[in-house]
This record gives sequence, C-alpha cells and structure tokens, in this order.
Amino acid sequence: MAERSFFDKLKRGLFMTHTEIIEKVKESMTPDLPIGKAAIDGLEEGLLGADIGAELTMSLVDRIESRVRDEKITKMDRLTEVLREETRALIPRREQQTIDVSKAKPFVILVVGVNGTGKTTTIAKLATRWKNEGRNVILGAADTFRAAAIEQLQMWADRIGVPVIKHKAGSDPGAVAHDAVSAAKARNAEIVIIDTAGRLHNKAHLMLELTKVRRVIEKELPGAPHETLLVLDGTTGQNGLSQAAAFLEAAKVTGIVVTKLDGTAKGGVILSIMRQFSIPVKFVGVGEGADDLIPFDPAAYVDTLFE
Ligand SMILES: Nc1nc2c(ncn2[C@@H]2O[C@H](COP(=O)(O)OP(=O)(O)OP(=O)(O)O)[C@@H](O)[C@H]2O)c(=O)[nH]1
Ligand SMILES: [Mg+2]
Repeated sequence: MAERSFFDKLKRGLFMTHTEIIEKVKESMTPDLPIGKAAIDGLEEGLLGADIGAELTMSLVDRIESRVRDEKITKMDRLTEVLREETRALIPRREQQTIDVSKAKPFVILVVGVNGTGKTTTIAKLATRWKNEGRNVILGAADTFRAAAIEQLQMWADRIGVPVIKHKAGSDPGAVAHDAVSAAKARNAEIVIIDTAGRLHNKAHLMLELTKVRRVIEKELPGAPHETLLVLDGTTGQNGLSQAAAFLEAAKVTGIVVTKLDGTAKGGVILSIMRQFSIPVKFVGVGEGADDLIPFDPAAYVDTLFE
C-alpha cells in the first residue's frame, strides 16, 4: 500500500519529464509527416528542458537523427520507441543497489551534500524506513555549523521516536560523529545516521571537515562508515551536479540520493547522473514527508521514462 503510493508519486514526477519531452516534439511536427529539422529541434529542446544535460542530449539527438534518416521514420509512435531504445543504449545498465544494513553492527551511514539539498530530511526518511522495520536507529547531529540544524534533526527524531546524539552549536563535528558511533556500540543499536553541514566558511574547509569526520568514524569503528550518501537536489539540474565531484573524492561517496523529484519536469537529471557517475543512485526523494523516499531501480526508471 505504502510502496504503491511511493510509486505513484515517482510516476507523477516521471510523467512530467516524459510529457515535457514528447509535447515539445509533437508541437514541432505534424503527425505522420516526415520528421524534419523542426521535430528534431523540438526533441532537443525537450531533452534539455527535462535536464538530461547537453552531452547526453547531443548524443541522443545524433543517434535519433541518423535513425530517422536511415529507417525513414515518419510516425510519432516510432520516434518515441527509438528515443527509448537509444536512451537505454546510452545509459549504463545497472542493477538496483540497496543498502544492506545488516552487513555490520552498528551500520554507520554518513550523509553529505551542499546546503539545502535535503540531507536532514533524507536522514529522517531513512530513519523512518528502518524504524518501521523494527530496527534501532541513532542519529548524529554533526552539522554543528548552525544551531537550527541541530534543532531540525532533533524535531524529526522526536517525531520518529529515535535518539539523537548532539553537542552545542559550533562544536567539533568529529566529536559528535565519534559520540554517535560510540553510543550506538554501547546501546547495541543497529544503525547510526550522521548529518553533516552543507556549508562552512568555504568549500576547502568543508571538504577538510568531512575528511576529518570520516577519519574519526573509522577510528571509532574500523570499516565504518559503511555507506556515505551524497544528497543531490534534483531541481538544481546540471549546475547541482557540478558540485558533486568534490564530494565524491573528499567524502568517498558510495551512494547518491536525488531529492525533490516530486512535481518537477526535470527528472531527466537522473539519466545524466547515471551516465556521469559510476556511483549508484540508491534512493530518490519525492516529497517533504517522512515516507517520501523510494529505493531507486535504474532499469525500471529508464523503462517508464518514455513509456
Ligand atoms: N518537495 C520536496 N522537498 C524536499 C525534499 N527533500 C527535502 N526537501 C525540502 O528541502 C528543504 C531543505 O531540506 P533539508 O533537509 O533541510 O536540507 P539540508 O541539506 O539538510 O540543508 P542544510 O542543513 O541547510 O545543509 C526543506 O524545506 C525540505 O522540506 C523532497 O524530496 N521533495
Ligand atoms: Mg540539514
């Protein structure tokens, strides 16, 4: 029931992407007439509008243009099929990757990303998910940069019914991470999820801080963090992606979460993430509520995109 409503939400977001592209193409062509330059331009505009990115758009348009010519494609339905086939061909095939929290105890997850992307909300959603499975979850408020960040995490924790390890605003994030992991060990908790700042005095400082937090966690629990999630805001599109590279390296990211895919026509950004990064998208956020997180299935995503 709940999984179904997740799926409905994702589909709504995807539907907008799909509609956006197809409508643009339709607008610029008369059905069943030869597909000419205007239709191809419309396709290009639609793909860019859905935030598929310039590189992927150009590759797709090139391949579709030559198939239209070689196969003498004249019908819209056929064009949509070709679009799906070529998209599948350009996106690396990947299996769905879930987070197996039973692999370690406690299983430590570090959550990183630029400010405002949805880190704290994603942590609340993950905590809700695992709490509902009957697991013991502890949160670590290692975004000590702003007092409001600690309060926000505390508010979610109270609502979900999970403990938070926190220090005063301005204190050392590494110390909070350390205490969260050590509390999880002492209390026999299964999962620790650690929030981090998205902004410090400058970017170099932020990356250095994340490296330190990682080191502290590793020292307190060898092998941890078991998962480092990079949270990306789906609505910031291509600009948002350019920030990702720094995090991938400094924080040793193992999984990506793309948020705010509800009600946006820019769901195509996931295609570009799948093409650019070898790190898997593990979840997508489709709303501000605690249940609005869906495990990501790459094959199903590409299939529904141009259905
Ligand atoms: N519509 C929608 N809004 C979201 C989603 N995820 C997060 N948000 C909203 O985005 C805003 C920022 O989310 P936060 O979780 O505070 O982001 P953050 O990365 O922790 O931000 P900082 O702590 O400032 O770095 C909030 O208003 C959230 O409700 C989502 O999937 N969909
Ligand atoms: Mg936050």
